[in-house]
Amino acid sequence: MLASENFPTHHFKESIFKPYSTSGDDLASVTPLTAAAALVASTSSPADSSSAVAFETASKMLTTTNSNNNNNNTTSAKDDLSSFVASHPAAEFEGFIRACVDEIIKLAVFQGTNRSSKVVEWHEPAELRQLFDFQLREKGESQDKLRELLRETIRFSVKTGHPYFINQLYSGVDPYALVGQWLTDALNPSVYTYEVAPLFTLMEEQVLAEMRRIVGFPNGGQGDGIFCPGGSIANGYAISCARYRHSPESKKNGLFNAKPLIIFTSEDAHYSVEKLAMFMGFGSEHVRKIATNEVGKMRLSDLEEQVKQCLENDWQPLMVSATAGTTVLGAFDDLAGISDVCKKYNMWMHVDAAWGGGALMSKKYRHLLSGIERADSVTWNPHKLLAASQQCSTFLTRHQQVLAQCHSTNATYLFQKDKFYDTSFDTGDKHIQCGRRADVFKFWFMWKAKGTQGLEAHVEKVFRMAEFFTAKVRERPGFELVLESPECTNISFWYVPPGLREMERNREFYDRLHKVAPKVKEGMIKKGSMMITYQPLRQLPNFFRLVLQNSCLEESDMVYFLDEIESLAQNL
Ligand code: ABU
Repeated sequence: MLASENFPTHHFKESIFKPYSTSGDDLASVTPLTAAAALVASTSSPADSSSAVAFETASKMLTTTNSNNNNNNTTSAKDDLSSFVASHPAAEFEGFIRACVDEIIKLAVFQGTNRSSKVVEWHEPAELRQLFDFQLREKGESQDKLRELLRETIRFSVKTGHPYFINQLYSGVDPYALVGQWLTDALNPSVYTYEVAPLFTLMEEQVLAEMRRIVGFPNGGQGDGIFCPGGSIANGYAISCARYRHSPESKKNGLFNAKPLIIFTSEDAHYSVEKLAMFMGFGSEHVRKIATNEVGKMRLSDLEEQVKQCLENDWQPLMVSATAGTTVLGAFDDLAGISDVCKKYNMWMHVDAAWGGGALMSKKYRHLLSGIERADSVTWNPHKLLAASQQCSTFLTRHQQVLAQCHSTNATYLFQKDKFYDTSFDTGDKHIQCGRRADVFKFWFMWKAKGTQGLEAHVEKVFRMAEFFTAKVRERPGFELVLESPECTNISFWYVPPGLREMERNREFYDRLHKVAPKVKEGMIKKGSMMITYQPLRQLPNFFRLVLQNSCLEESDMVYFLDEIESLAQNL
């Protein structure tokens, strides 16, 4: 029997699973004949005259499948039915899925993050095109070929979870976040209505409320928040909410015939503030870049000066986007001081704490963000300093209604108000996205596993390593810090090779120093030994920027980074 006589057939039409079987889950007990019947049901319409032929073919194929069951199910009927494979994990895919997941665990999760493995196997684009089969074809590939492609995809990808990947503002593979991410991919929800994402809707509410409480918004974290696709978009939400609060009519009329609204941010702020302002029709001219001081913080005197100039031009100061942890230097703006200026000129205060927000988890380091509790809104990305998997980005605001007021359009095909449950839990209309991943789960799961204390310990470990690295750079010949006392876990420094050390610090010296970091970077990528980024900043020549978020790193790793840079630069 395929299933209970009373079970409606449409429930298993595309599957050879035994629904509601009481005799255990042994897939091998599905007979070829019943499996073939199910396959035919899934591939032929009842009126299809070729059904009988299809039945016979499928029956033969499934006999092969069953005889291969002892072989992990890796070769199956689907190899021969590649012109049609239903979007459904039918039983014969179990072996394939398990084999693939095993390989991902072995090669990407463990081998790929082992210190003895390469961070990257580098190839030029033309060479990589030859090495990897990118071509899409009329006919599908066999499962063996697909597994080979999976292995090669891992082989040719950068292992961003490797301890020696210190290149960007994300790294590491948190085991709990990884499992969380896999689960949400398996469940594939879209967090816009309670009816399709009940648990994740409540989980978002819980996590965002706790984050607001940690930020320090009034009344134990009043306000609202959302998970969004990256810090850039979160910063865009800030601009959108600020605009709405300033001119609610802009929701209907846009920016036409209105006074120019001005956004202030520092010259070291993330580029997304300008990008999103352009995207939203403000124009880059209306994003005023405020000078930073010698340690990378926004100069309040310049801010106030530019606000006054803007008023003199009859432009409207709208908001300040302060930064807590700048991308390059890791500087924290004076948030309390910026809040005073915002109050004085009635501007929205946003804090882009995408990078540095993680420090709020630590009693020892949260003082860096002192004043954030006075902000109107905050961007905070757990996928950065807290090392949740990409992407996990939040926008938090102290204003309870503004997101919904500002963005809702009340689409009746999704947010029907006459549903049988409390539709205030259909939270999707306050987002600008429609479909939306449940990024909350990986973060909630790791937070649940580690506790707030565990997240605090993580943050304090990476800060401790950053301080150790800074001390080593200070004392080691040839290494020079860009900032004598970096505030966050990004440490910027130069390496001056022996051949340059005796030179006078003139134009020629700086020109030559400018070329050191790119050459060393090329060497490390081709060798696969580590990945660290470099950049110039204003008049400063190229320097390295180490970024730490992976709490598996130890003091010996810090020494390795310095040794490796020194060794790669020995012939420069
Ligand atoms: N939003 C992050 C900027 C890129 C990086 O430096 O890692």
